[in-house]
Amino acid sequence: MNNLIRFFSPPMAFCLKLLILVSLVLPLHAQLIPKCSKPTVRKEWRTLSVTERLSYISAVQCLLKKPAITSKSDMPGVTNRFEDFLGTHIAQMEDIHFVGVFYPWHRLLLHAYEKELQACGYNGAQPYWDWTLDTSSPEAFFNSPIFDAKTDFGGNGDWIPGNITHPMEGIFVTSGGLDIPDRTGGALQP
Ligand SMILES: [Cu+2]
Repeated sequence: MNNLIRFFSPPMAFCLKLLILVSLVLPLHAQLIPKCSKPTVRKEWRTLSVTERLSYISAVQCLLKKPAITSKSDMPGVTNRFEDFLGTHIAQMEDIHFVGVFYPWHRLLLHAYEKELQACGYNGAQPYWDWTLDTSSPEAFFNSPIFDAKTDFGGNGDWIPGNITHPMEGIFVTSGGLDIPDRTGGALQP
């Protein structure tokens, strides 16, 4: 190899040696890292069984009832364990978005959140909503199983005056966007 490298200038030869060294060490390092035998699998909400969905919702309600661990002097608005996560995210917004640590930071937050859900009896991973499955029409969106009031995230919440079809005097409503019909309350309400 030295015979080959001597054809390069000293800085180039140094870079080449470094490159060869790194290419030798990296695969070795990858082999030394233990493989994850039971990786967390996050599933689309509607692929969970009804029992799993209810268990998830119950765990979130459990977090809503647990006391916060965030200091009141840091975040006075945080009132429970669920809001610890919201507050943490809000407080660090400026530093964790549009930066290199975006993915690692959010992975860590989600991992910590999953651990808290599991401490409240939920055995799975944080599910996600593939909302593209519900966008073929406004009806498909409103009828998405994710809005089921008994087994999912509820309807459209309590009555809020002043939407487009039910304007309330004195409350300004902008036109456009979705006019959410009815407000049937949600399963996530404490
Ligand atoms: Cu974020």
